[in-house]
Amino acid sequence: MAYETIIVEIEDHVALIKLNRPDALNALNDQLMSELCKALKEAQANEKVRCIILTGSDKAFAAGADIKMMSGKGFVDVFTEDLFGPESEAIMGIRKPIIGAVSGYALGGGCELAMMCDFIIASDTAKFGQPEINLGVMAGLGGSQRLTRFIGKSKAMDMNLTGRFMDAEEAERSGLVSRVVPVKKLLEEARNAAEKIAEKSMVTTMAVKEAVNRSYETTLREGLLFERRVFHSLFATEDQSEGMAAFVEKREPQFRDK
Ligand code: CO8
Repeated sequence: MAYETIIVEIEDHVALIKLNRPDALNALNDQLMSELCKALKEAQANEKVRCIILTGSDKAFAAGADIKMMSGKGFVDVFTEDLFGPESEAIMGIRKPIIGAVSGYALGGGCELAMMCDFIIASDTAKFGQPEINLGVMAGLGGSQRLTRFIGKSKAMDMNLTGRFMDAEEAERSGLVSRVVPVKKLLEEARNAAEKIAEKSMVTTMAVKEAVNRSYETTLREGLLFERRVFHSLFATEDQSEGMAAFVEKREPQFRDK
């Protein structure tokens, strides 16, 4: 399908989705969010795709929700249309792993979109921020919730209240991103990680994603029980037999997603 605000490239088992509104630093408008959701659902349905990379440009992953689109709206508009609500739910419904490859600005909704990915690989030029307070509003897609769980209350408050930006080094130190690489290596690093994931059993990969995400939704005791039961259930798969047999026989496993 032809898109106008994103570019989708599928190579081997990896779908690369690139946000592409360069004139607006990839600001998230209705069209971009709708196209992004369609592309993610297509990647989910495409049996060839085993991992997704979401990225932007060198200058901006995304500089936030589109302020020009929002500036004329009132409460009744954003409330009744549930601005970006269905899209964020749809992104959370994607069961294949999504790696956020972030370079440049990841601000407001851009930072929040990056946090919807399963993990973030950042370039050394990445800048994260929740500057909505400067516009007389606040985070609306996870900046006061996910960010607080990811980096703790003090830093989340600091970022949301002052609107200051966090560089890549601080973001890694704080646990917001998993790795930082030179900007020229960003996509290569993300692709290597995606290809590593693509080698695994898709059944196991989806179970891991579900279990880690569950840790944000429940108590430790419930989460541990959920994890243990999912672990047990993987013993119903052929890939568990194959993975363990391959280890014992000192060979590479041949997973079949069964
Ligand atoms: N929305 C719309 N257009 C934008 C945005 C944006 N968020 N960010 C940048 N642009 C546009 C600029 O208007 C400019 O366009 P033009 O050339 O037509 O004037 C173009 O992109 C380039 O931007 P700049 O000239 O400003 O570039 P600089 O390099 O000077 O500055 C910055 C880069 C620092 C990133 C600056 O553009 C900036 O501060 N942008 C806004 C950042 C921001 O405030 N983001 C938060 C937006 S609000 C939000 O994200 C809410 C999310 C929650 C939604 C919840 C729904 C439930």
